[in-house]
Amino acid sequence: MSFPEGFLWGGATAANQIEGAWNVDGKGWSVDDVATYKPNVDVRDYKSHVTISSTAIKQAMEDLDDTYYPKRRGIDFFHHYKEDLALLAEMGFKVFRLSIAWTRLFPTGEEKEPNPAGLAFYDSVFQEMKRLHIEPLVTLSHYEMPLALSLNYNGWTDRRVIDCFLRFCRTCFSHYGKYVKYWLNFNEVDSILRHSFITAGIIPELCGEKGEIACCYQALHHQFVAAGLTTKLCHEMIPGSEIGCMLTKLTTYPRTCAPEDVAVTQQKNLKNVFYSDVMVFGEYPRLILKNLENRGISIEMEPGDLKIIKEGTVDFVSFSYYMSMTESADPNAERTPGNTVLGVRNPYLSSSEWGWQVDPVGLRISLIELYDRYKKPLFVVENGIGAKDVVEPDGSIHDPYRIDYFRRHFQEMKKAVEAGVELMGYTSWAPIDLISASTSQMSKRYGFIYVDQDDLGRGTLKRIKKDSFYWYQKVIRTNGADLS
Ligand code: BGP
Repeated sequence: MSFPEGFLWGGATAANQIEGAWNVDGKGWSVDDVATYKPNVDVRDYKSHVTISSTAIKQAMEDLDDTYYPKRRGIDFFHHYKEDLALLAEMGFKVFRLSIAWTRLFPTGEEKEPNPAGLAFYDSVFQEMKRLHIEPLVTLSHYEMPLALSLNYNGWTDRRVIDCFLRFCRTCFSHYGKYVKYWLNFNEVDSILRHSFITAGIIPELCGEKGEIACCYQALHHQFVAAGLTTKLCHEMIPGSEIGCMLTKLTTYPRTCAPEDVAVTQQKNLKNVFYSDVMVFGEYPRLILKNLENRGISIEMEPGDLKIIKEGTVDFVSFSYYMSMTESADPNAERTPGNTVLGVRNPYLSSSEWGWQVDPVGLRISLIELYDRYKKPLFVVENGIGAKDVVEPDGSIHDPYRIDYFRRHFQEMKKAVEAGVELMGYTSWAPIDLISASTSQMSKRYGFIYVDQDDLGRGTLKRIKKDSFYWYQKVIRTNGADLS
């Protein structure tokens, strides 16, 4: 059985992880340009990888070298985009997910007019995709907000950032609406509590007595309002456009059938989907509002906010899915790392070299759960395995582990579609090796295409097709029928 006719097979990236050219053509500082590669910090200590301080920001702004700031160089997609898009077209891509770096268009986020050079870059990229018949899927906010908004306003905690973001969106819709039908608002909108700086520009020291958690919920509320306004703007400016929310689907099972384990797991899963609940149902779940009240966390809302959220719900639900984990009431349960989370280890699952537990059935479970909850079309916009690939002496790269990961996940995706889930498409993370979001590593490779560059930026940037390149090409050619 193949996937539905017109199923959008492709791959996903983010500007800050591929473009490089961090200070070229007038682009301003983004929060990623101060993210450092910390070679001596354990990958499981994701908190140390993602936390920030005013000192670290000051240090980074005084050091224009990119050796320990890999997101400044990405994989130089900025200069290689024609070659890279040609490789994606060779695989037969129907869709390519990319983000527009806010600071390429508005260097500080507060300019009234966009930067023409920045506009021109994305126009060239979209024209090339049009020529190659690859549909863009554009993320408006993928951890790339202007550093100036973080320093001047403590990021999204300040309501004025809503207007800055709307100006950025209006510019994107007016300039690129002729190329782009599918949009996503905030990448992993739920990640604000896991890494508030790259997600919302929050610097803990600027949170004062209110504290970081309360600042996160205030910032999140502003993002919900912005999302509501963005949906309306997108539909008004681009007839026929569709905009989705994007959730980190952190599917969690009870460690045992002990009711206490089931109860803590239920709480964890409800907290995970709270974010998409607001963007799909257009209101805060009562259980969440009560939970915030019980914790003494208040959100300042202006009259009209809830009406904006209610009227600006999304057209589809997209999500990332890499791994699953379990949860337990036992505080001493052994924990294992996942996508910027620590879950209790599942003894029935194997783990990637980065400790993420590989669970293809979990993708089927996630698809059915989300479709049943929202009754909206779904889009898997991130799924893949980070691994240390090896270039053989003859230049070939054998990655049977990656083919196996995708084959098993596609088999489960197929079962969900056969069960009735409306699935618009699938973009793997990532079609080409790029900089890791959490650790800024290059060595954590996801691509069907290898990029010759190491963690410190040494290498020729040569692109090399892995075995999985040809496998995915066949999957797309047969619309998922041939996974052999
Ligand atoms: C998600 C991000 C992506 C991507 C992915 C893989 O959270 O949306 O940008 O990076 O994680 O994680 P990592 O790059 O940390 O391995």
